[in-house]
Amino acid sequence: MRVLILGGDGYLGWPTAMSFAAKGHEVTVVDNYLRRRIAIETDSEALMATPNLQERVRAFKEISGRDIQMVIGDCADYYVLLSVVKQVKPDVLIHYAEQPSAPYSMMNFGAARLTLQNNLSVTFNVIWAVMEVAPDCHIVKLGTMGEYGTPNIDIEEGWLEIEHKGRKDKFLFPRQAGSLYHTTKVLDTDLLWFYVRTFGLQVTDLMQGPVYGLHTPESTLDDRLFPNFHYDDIFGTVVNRFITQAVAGIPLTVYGKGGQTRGYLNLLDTLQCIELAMLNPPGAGKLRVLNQFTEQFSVNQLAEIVQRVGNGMGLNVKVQNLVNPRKEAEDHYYNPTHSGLMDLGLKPHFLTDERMEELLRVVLRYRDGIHPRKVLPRVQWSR
Ligand code: USQ
Repeated sequence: MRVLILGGDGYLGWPTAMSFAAKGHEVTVVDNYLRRRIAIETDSEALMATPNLQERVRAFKEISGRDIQMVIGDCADYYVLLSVVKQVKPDVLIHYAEQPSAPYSMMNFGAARLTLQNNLSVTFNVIWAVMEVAPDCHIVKLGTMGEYGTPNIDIEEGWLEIEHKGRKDKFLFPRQAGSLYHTTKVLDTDLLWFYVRTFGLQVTDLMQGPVYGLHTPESTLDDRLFPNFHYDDIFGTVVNRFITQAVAGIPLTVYGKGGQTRGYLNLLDTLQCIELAMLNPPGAGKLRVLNQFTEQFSVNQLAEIVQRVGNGMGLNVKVQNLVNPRKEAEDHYYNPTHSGLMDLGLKPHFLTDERMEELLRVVLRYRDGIHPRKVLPRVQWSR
């Protein structure tokens, strides 16, 4: 297939590009290095130095013999995106090109505005570029489980049938996000749904939970092909942060009571999910929503796993409960459905002790590059 990946330099974008190129798809990636720029500005660079996209593409070619086409450009600029879509004529467009950090979106006015403008502009431009020059293209959009928040009822897969005063209808599941970043994803979904029902676009919106991990069949070929592994408070997701903290001898940073429960998945499963969505398009005029995670944990449970496995390796892992910098429920009901991707054939890689040990061992090789100053939360939700 002809696959266009927006945000192809990111934690998910780059492994996706390599995985699809390795499988023989024609892959083009676009990125404007926004995440790299924010990481430099906020002192939040990834643990392993990652070569720029040009060098990554060259290294991947040298090692695998496969090509990835690359464009350095800003998808928030409509004419940049339009010309790429016109040239590539993608069968599938995978949209990762968003500012992905909840803490960054809550930092100050400038960061909030950048998040809102970038994320909504790119989604809007994607919709219009596809409508204008590639109307049959399937848009696979990365949403987030955080769109739903933590309601006191079961979370369905995107839609909810409601009976009201004796009549029934189906609506998008109610959403109440916990950060501005997550709220931009809610707004993205609304925009997509409007254009799907009005102009017949074909869209899969993937509600993904926090991802962890480093290993993919391609990233393990050479250290230059690693994804951007963040352990800072801005871009680092909780499992990757805890692993790094365990290795560096920093007590694991549980926010608040630690009862916050989310659906998690291994990076390998993100790749599977994207591929399953891509190979099974929903059909024109459909917005398909899939909840993308494989198992759920509370923050305390994650800390226990990292501590148990880390101690088994002689790391002496401690846990600290910090005053929660976020505004979120710390003890709540959480029961989201996630059968859609399983029905399409997802084979989960669960967070076993062996996988945790493997991750700890890789990060141990980079222990000297861990900077404790990047670990404690620097952004507060309330002011
Ligand atoms: N947490 C801690 N300690 C830490 C870091 C996080 O207790 O050191 C807690 C947070 O308070 C939260 C949970 O762990 O309750 C998950 O936090 P996270 O930073 O791993 O994930 P989050 O900020 O929600 O965002 C990440 C990705 C985002 C994606 C989202 C999926 O950065 O792009 O959309 O996961 S979800 O969480 O399901 O909304």
